[in-house]
Amino acid sequence: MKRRTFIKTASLAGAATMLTKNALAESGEALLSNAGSGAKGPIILSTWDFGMEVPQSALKALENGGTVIDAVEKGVMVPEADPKVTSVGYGGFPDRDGRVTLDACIMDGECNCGSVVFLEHIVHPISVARLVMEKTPHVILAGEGALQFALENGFKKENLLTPEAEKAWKEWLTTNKYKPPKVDKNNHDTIGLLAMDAKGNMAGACTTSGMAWKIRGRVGDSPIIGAGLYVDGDVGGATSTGLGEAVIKVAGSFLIVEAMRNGKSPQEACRLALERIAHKQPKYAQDGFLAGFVAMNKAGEIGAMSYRKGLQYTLHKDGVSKVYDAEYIAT
Ligand code: SD4
Repeated sequence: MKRRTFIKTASLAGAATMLTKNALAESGEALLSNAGSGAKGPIILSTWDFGMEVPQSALKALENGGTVIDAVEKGVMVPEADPKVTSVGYGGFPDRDGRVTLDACIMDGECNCGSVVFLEHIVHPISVARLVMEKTPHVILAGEGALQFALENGFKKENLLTPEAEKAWKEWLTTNKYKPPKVDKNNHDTIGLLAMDAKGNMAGACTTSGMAWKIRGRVGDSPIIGAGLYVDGDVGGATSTGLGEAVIKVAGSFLIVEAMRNGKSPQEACRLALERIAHKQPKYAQDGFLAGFVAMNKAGEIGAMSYRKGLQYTLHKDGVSKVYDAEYIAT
C-alpha cells in the first residue's frame, strides 16, 4: 500500500540500546504533552497512515453530536470503502481461494462490544459488528450467519474482490502457492482506531481483510475482543496490527489495558505486550514478524510500538492530525 503521507523523523537511537527510539522527538511530544493533566478529547489515534480522512471523519461524527462509537465507526469506514487499501474491506486481498473475508469489532468504555468474523460480501463489516453489539444479545457472529444477519438488516451483498486484488492473487498463485507471503508493512495494514470525546468517553474499532492468501476460514486477532481491541473506560484502550496469531496468543490488547490499570504508561504497556510475544514465542522474533499496538489511557496519553521497524500511526490531538513513526523493538 502506498502511504499518502510520510513524516520523516530523526532517530535518537544509541548504539548500545536494543530499542530504537524512532521518531521519539515527535511521538514523545505527543506522549507527554497531556501526561497527568486529565486531558480530554477529542483524541483520535489509529494504526498506520490511511490518510487524514480517517481522523477527520471521526471528528466530524463528534462535531455533529455523535457518540464516540459513531466516531470510531465513521473513522474506520474510510479504508473499508477504499478499493486502493488492499488490507481492509472492499479491495482487500483475498484468501488463498480467492475469497475476500473480513473481520471487525467495536467496543465502548463500558465493555459493550460486537464482532463479526469471516464475513464475506459486505463493504462495512464494522457497521455489522456495531449492530451485533446494539441489536443482539451476542458478541460475535461468524461467516454465513453474520452475512445473513447483515442482509436481514439492510446491508447489500457486494463483490469485494477488485480486479487489482484478483490480479495480485493470481500472481501469488503462480509463485507462492500454499505458502503465505512474508508478513510486512504492505501485507499487514489493519486499521485499529481509538477515540476519546470531549467528556473523556472512549471507544475503539478494528477492521481488516486479514492476512493476504490465508487459509480459508482463518480468523485473525482483529475481531477478537481482548486481542485486536480492548477498551475499558476506567483505564484506557489498545488495538493491534500485524501478525494476528502472535497477538491472540498473548491477548495483546487486554494485556495492555491491564498493564495500564496497574500503573504502566501506554508506551510501557505496549512494550510489555510485544516483549511478552517475543518471550513466549521466540520463533516469531526469529521469523521477523511484525506486530504493533497503539494505546491510549484515560488521561489522554498515547502509546505506539511495534516489534520490528515499520509501524506508523495517525494521531489527532490538541487540534492537530499527523502521522508518526512508532518506536520499535529491533530484531
Ligand atoms: C490479522 N492483524 O488478521 C490482522 C492483519 C493485519 O495489518 O494486521 N493487517 O492478523
